[in-house]
Amino acid sequence: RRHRGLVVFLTGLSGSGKSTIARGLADALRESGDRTVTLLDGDVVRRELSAGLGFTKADRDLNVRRIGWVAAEIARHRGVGICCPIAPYAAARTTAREMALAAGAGFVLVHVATPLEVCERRDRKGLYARARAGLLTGMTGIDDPYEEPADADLVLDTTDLSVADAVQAVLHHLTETGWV
Ligand code: GGZ
Repeated sequence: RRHRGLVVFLTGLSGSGKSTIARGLADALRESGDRTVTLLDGDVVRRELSAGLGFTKADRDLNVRRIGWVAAEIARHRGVGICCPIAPYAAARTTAREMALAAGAGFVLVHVATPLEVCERRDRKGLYARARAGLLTGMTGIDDPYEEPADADLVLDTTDLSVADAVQAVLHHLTETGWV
């Protein structure tokens, strides 16, 4: 397994801590491993790969499918692809898993299960406040669904977990399962 490609797919609400953990994980794997690590940063993906897409179910599914496909291609060539979209729909996450497996790679689904109330309290971009005020519709967790994963390989709640400890937890899981 240590010589095969790998997709690490973090899913969870806005503000759950996915991107921060993904960045820390990418840094850690770059330092310790010998595979190339590609982080599909959410903001960059939405600006470049998925420019023009919004937040309807169809657009989210297309966004997640594109991310899953790119990550699988990275993993096909023995790299590590790390992605961290909200990915609120189970079927789209399953498609991402299937594309990674079809590329001969591993797929690890990390559910960053920080509760909505904690994400909302953080509200770094003010999106939750805008959604509560009715100024933003279709906000995941408020008036748009998030289908809880039933197939997560690892579940993390960052309410009382530091970024460093969350990254350690993912690394520990990857070591235990033989991926790194
Ligand atoms: C959810 C939204 C929305 C709506 C804008 N719902 O915390 P952020 O700001 O930086 O991360 C969120 C990001 C979600 O994009 P994804 O590509 O990860 O979503 S999906 O997987 O569903 O395609 C948030 C911001 O975009 N944002 N409007 N209505 N998040």
